[in-house]
Amino acid sequence: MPLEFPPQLIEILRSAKSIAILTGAGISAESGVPTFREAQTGLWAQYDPTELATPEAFRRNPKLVWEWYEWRRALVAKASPNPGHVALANLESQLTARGSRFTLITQNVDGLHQRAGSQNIVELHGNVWRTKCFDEDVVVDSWPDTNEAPPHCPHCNGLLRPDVVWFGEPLPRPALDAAVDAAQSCDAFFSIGASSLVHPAASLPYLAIERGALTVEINPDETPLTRAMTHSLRGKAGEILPALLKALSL
Ligand code: BV8
Repeated sequence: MPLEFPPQLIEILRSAKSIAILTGAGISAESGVPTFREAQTGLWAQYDPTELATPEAFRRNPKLVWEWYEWRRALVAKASPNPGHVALANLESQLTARGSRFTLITQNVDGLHQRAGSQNIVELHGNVWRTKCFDEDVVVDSWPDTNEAPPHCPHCNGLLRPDVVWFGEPLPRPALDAAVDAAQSCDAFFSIGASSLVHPAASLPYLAIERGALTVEINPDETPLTRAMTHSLRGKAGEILPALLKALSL
């Protein structure tokens, strides 16, 4: 049975001049990438991600944290963008073709939005495919393959780390500014696959609400954001987004 959407949602999306989308780990769930809330598998089941994704954990045990990210990179390398990622890329190209502004703000670090073809992406929490020096805080593109875990920086011999934002670390200012600007100037804001627990990303939808934008949540579960949104579509991103794109038939 085709999914039904509120007529107001379709009307506003059809005429929106500016759309902002915030995605969380849930949009990669149907690609087989475990979300932060799901228990981790195998060796990593004993660890809480919020305990590993911190500078303190890296200082305490750099090898463990580096290997956790190697495991996650291997997982993501085997994953493919799912219909939810692809629908967002298609929505962006259709809306921008008619002159609308489209900003995809993601909390995810897996790079699946890029692989699906999305263009205007704001990476709030970095990208697990980029590596930087822990001491110099600059991205490093290559280093001697010495099988060390973590490898050492070719410039200063410090330790290399993934270019992601850990808990307790500030978000990249340009990314946060771009996300705030998009949320404060959009006609429609979507929060897709986000538990709305991690800040400051979780505060972005409220900027859109204050602006009077139409706000939509897409999530199989309720979140702390649900009751504040104009519409809350209960279901999987990989099913709802393709159906929404079809209903819009721009
Ligand atoms: C900051 C990159 C300040 C790394 C991530 C004490 C000390 C310091 C800070 C804090 C503190 N207490 C609180 C804070 C703030 C803290 C925070 O918010 N903590 C939480 C736990 C309370 N935030 C920070 O630390 C941030 N920095 O505040 O800095 C500062 C300022 C100046 C100077 C110094 C410091 C940094 C936060 C970024 C952390 N990095 N990722 C990595 O990935 O390894 S966060 C990481 O977890 C993800 O990126 C993501 O953002 C988050 C997980 O959230 P979700 O994406 O929502 O995923 P989750 O699994 O939670 O939920 C999935 C959802 O999808 C669910 O709702 C589920 O129902 C749904 N779903 C499932 N399947 C589907 C689906 N939806 C749709 N379709 C489906 N098929």
